[in-house]
Amino acid sequence: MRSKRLALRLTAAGLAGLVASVLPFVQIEAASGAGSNLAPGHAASASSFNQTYVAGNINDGNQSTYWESANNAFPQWAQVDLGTSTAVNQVVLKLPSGWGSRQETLSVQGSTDGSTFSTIVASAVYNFDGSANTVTINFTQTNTRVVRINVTANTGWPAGQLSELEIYGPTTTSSNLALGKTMSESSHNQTYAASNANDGNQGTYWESANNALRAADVHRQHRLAGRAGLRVRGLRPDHG
Ligand SMILES: [Ca+2]
Ligand SMILES: [Ca+2]
Repeated sequence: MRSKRLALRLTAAGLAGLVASVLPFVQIEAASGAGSNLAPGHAASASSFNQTYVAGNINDGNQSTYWESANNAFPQWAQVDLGTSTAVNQVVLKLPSGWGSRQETLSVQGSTDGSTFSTIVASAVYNFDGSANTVTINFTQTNTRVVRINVTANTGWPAGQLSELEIYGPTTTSSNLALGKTMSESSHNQTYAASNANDGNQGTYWESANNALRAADVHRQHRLAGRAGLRVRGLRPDHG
């Protein structure tokens, strides 16, 4: 048992060292999940506004501030101009979280020149639930410079209302730059050559010559692995 654990630790430490040595050449994959909201900082405008409820309120990052169009005059729209054609695939619409529930009928439109618009998502009724008051609309990735929300009805107030128009694009995917490149190693055990570490197959692995790591190296490699956020099977967290 002890020897098995030792072998595991040595292998893990060796692997960590190898990974640490190739880290400078590998683009670390970003955590998955939504990217950042593209809307803030860009020009917002609207077909009209009521009182102080201007278009700039839709991309100020504050759910409590909102745009409201001139009352009793549909359709109305509000938009954000991203400045350049951008890949987008989601918008998140918000109303102030304290407001009662309502439904707005709206479509998502796009433009690459700011003057000619096409429909990205056809008109539909969306429910703001009176709690989070947040509506997420996903759609096929499209390139657009302007994202416009065109409102034709609102059950809560006779105007277009929107406190945030958040715009998201596809999460940038990164590729493993190590794949297929020439690997080298200090040594390997049996058939466990370094090339196993960049073959894209998790089932094949590199293992260095056994019992050839110095204690100081083990410690250093634990530290490197910890710093790189690596989780290596059999590698104990470094508390040193
Ligand atoms: Ca706002
Ligand atoms: Ca492999």
